[in-house]
Amino acid sequence: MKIGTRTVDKIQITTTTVDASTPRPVNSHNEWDLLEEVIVGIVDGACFPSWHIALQATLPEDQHELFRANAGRPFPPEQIAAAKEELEEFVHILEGEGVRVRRPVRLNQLQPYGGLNWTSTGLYTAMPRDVLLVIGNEIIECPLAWRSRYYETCGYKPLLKEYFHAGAKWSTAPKPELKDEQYDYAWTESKPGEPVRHVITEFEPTFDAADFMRCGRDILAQKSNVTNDFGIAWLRRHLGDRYRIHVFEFNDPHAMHIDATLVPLAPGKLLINPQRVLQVPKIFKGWDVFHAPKPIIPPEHTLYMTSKWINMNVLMLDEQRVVVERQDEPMIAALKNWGFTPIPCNFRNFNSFGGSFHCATLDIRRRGNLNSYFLDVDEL
Ligand code: ABU
Repeated sequence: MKIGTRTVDKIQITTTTVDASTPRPVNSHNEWDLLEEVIVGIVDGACFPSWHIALQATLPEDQHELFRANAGRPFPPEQIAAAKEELEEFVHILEGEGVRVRRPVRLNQLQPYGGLNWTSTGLYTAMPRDVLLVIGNEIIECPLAWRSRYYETCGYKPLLKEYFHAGAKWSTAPKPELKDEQYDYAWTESKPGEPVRHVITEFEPTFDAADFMRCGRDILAQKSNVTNDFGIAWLRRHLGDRYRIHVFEFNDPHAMHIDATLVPLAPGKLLINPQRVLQVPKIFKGWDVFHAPKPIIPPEHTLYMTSKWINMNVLMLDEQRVVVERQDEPMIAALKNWGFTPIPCNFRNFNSFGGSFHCATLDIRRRGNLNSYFLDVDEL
């Protein structure tokens, strides 16, 4: 292994080079190295999950009644079909750009299951980014806080086994019990100026992978309505001294996933949600900070499980190419203006299910090594 430094724009990068002959079927250290292999989720069989307080804290308020009334039933088939068509377009684009695409298997989301004192039905296998965390050559199955997602990683087991046999490290965080003690059933939304309240407690560790953004040795994180301090502490200890997890708080009373709030696009280039990031974290000193343009998704377009800021949820194919929603002209123009090469893809019907290109994917292999992209981190 060789260690060196290079400077890109104003950012000094401490680099490591690993022997290229080492087999690395899973290898991804950040959000922007050249993407070689990716998992893209599926919407087939997506269902309204069993209702639970954990959903109330994160879903748009105008969806609560619909979710309560339809719990355990499939989403409308025409919406699934429209989202599926867009996923196929996305896969086609990725393959055309030279990326190998893998897919999970369909699960029966209507099959009831349970823990020691609860029962639930499932949701979907549309968002691999939420459930699996890739750090270097390791894939971690996350301890999700939603009961309706308890078995979601099962859709990826054939791929996990394959990657393991090919040499990857495969870990599972402690399987949570998700007993009532894990939730604050008296949860109400925090008002402006009040400390943010989250619906989960510190009873046991839970986290979603999408509450973490990887920038080499530094991992950016938020506490949320699915990720608690206990979960972050578990991950920190699991990853050890090679990584530093930085936890930030944003202006988001419904926080669930960092990837429509703070999106590192390339070394020295950060996309932020101007409503949620009121102060750019000090670690980004010297980085170009881009404010995401206001989303233009019309009010009549159904968004079951996300805010309109899902327009920020882009996927980098390398430090230049970025997949972006085709109708989002302000975002396309902004990305061009900032020096990127946008690749438009229809995805608004997929957005209805709660995510966009970053959520719908899990980068399995990006060509690159474990580097450091920030200076003086220990002094922050
Ligand atoms: N992973 C989707 C996040 C959506 C939102 O924060 O609005």
